[in-house]
Amino acid sequence: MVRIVSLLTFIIFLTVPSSATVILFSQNFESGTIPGQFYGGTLLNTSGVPPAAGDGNWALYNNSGGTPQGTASNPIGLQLSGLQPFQAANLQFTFIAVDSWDGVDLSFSPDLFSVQVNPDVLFQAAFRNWMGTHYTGDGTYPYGSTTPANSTITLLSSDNNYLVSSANDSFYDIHLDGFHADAAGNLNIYFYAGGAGWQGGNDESFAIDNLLITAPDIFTETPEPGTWLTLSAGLAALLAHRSRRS
Ligand SMILES: [Ca+2]
Ligand SMILES: [Ca+2]
Ligand SMILES: [Ca+2]
Repeated sequence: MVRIVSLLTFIIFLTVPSSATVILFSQNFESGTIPGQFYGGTLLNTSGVPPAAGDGNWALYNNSGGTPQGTASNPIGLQLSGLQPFQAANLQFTFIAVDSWDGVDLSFSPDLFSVQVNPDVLFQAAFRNWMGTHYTGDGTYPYGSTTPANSTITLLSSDNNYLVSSANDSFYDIHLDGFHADAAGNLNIYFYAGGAGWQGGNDESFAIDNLLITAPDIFTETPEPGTWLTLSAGLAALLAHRSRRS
């Protein structure tokens, strides 16, 4: 009987739907206030942005820095604590490149956006609004055909002006996977812009929105072939054991 219960439990475990994703943190700033886990940003009114970009009325904004220091010393910070030691995590968020970012191929470039998790810079990519939208991974020379490791960049809107100065702004959905909290369960994430061409202020700035930090979900992550082999072998052994007993 114990074996049967074990087998049923195992089968139920295999059929649990993908809603098992655990949300560690989410924020869209629509309360019109900045939660205490953040520092280094101000609210930016995004009510004039078309709904398709998904920003609602507010995003978190950083217009600090200037040539050439960038905003690395004055980032937007997000500090989470109380997680499991080395808790694995994924991050999804809206990135808004505000005004005349110069990419890697114009005067006053490069302009780079970076995401640092604890001590490591895990994401760094060039964005351009001036004289046409280009971004890392869009496939055009010299922006390349690939995005930074463990990340995806999806363009949501470009070649229109909605925010701050009259230069165009562009909107992206960025996913960054495969990082983790430190041994004490702290997850410190820093968002900043920089590069030798960074001008800051009303010339170029950035905002973030719709942050979603989740624990990796084994039901939606693509398992290694070895994982399925192990699961299949375990199930086969269990079935064989049960058929011998009956
Ligand atoms: Ca928002
Ligand atoms: Ca603008
Ligand atoms: Ca620049």
